[in-house]
Amino acid sequence: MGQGQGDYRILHEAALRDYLAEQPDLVTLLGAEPVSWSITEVGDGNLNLVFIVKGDRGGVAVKQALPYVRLVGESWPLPLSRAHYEYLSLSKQAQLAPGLVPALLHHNEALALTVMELLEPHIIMRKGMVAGTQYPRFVDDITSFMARTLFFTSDLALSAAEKKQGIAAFAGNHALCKITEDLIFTDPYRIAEQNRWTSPYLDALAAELREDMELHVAVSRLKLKFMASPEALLHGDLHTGSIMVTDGQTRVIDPEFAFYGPMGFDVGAVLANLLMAYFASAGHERSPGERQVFEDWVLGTVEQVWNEFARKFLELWRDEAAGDAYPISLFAGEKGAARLEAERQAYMRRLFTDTVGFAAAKTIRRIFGLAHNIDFELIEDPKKRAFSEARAVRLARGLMVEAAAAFRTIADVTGAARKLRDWMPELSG
Ligand code: SR1
Ligand code: MG
Repeated sequence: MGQGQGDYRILHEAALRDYLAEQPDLVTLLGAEPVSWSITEVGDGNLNLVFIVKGDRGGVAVKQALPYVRLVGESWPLPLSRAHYEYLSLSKQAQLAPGLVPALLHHNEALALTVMELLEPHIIMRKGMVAGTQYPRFVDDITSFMARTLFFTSDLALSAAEKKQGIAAFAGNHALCKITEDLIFTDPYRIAEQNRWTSPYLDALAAELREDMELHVAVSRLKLKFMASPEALLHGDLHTGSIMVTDGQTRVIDPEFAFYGPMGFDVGAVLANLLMAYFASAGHERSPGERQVFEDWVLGTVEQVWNEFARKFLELWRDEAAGDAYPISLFAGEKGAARLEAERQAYMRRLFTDTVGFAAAKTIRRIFGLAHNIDFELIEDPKKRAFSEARAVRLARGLMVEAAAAFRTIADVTGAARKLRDWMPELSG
C-alpha cells in the first residue's frame, strides 16, 4: 500500500517469491524459508494471473491483474485499476456478508496485486456442477450474499449522500462495464469478430438472432438498465466460475466487475448459470438416474435461490430500512404500513422481471459471444453440445422477450426449462 504508480511489473514465479519474501506477515503465514515455497500459476479465468503459494506453515492465493485481457492478448489493453475495484468491493462484501468472501491479506495498488486466503479444498462451483455434484449450502449462502450486499448498498439502507459516495467510488471501473455492455448486450446480436458458436449446427440460430428485432429491443432495454440504474453495488460477474464451494462452504470471488448497477444483473447471473448447467447436463456422461437427480436438484436450486433471496431481501427491508428512499414518515399507521408492504411486493415483482431478462442475456452471450463456459464447452460431441445450447437459447429468448407477461413466478421459469429438456431443435449443417 502507498506505492507509486509506474512501479507495475508482471510478477512471474521468481519475482513473486522475492516480493512475498519482503512481506513479514506473509512470511509468518507461509513459513520462514521462501526458497522452499511452491508457487503455481493456476489462473483459468479470462483476465488475470492467479498463483497458489504454499510453504511449510500455510498457503495463500495471489491475484495480479495484467494490463490486457488474458484471453485475447496484448492487443486488448485493460486498466490495472480493476484490481483496486476488486479489492474495494471484496472489503465491502466482507463487511456486509462476513464469511462469504475470501479473507484479504495484502494489497499492492501499484502492482495491481492482492493476496488472499487460500481456499482449500474448495473448487470452482462450475467445475463441480459439470461433474454432477450438488452443493447443499449453496442456496442459503448465495442468497445471504446477494440479499445483504445488494440491500445494504441501496437507497433502502443508505442516506442519499452515502449512496452517491458509493457510486462515485466505483464510477472509474467503466472499462470493465464496457466489456459487459459489448460482450453481453451487443455483440451476440450482430456480426462481431470475436463471436463464436457451435458451427455449423447453430449457424441458422445465430443468423436468426441477428434479425430478431423483438430480441434486439429487449436486450437494448436491458443494456440501458445496466448502464443507467445504479441501484446497488453489484458483484458484476456472479457466475458459477466466480463461486468456490465445498459441501459445507461457499465463497464468492473475483468481483473485479463491481460497480453500482441494477440488482437483477447479479441475481440473473446466478440463475442463468444454474439454468445453463441444467441444459448442459444432457451432454455429460451420466446415467439416466444420475442425470434426473442432478437436474431436479438444479431446478429446485433455481427456485430456492429466487425465493430465499426475495424472502431475505424483504426481511432486511422490513427490519433494517434506514435509507432515504421510502421515508417512514410517509407510511404512518396501519394504513401506511399496509400500503408500504404492497409496494415492497411490487418492487420485488419488478426486480424479478429484471432478473429474468438479465438471466436470458447472460445465457445468450455464453453461446454466441466471445467468452463461453465449460458447462457447454466440455460436451465433446458438437452436435450434442448444440442441442443443449439451442434449448438454453430457446428458453432465454422467451425469458427476454416475454419476461413480464409470461414469467411471473420462478416456477414459470423452471416449468419452461423442464418442458425444453428433451426438445429436439432443428440444427443447421
Ligand atoms: C474479455 S472478458 C470476458 C468475460 O470474462 C469475465 O469473466 C466476464 O464474464 C467477461 O464478460
Ligand atoms: Mg472472473
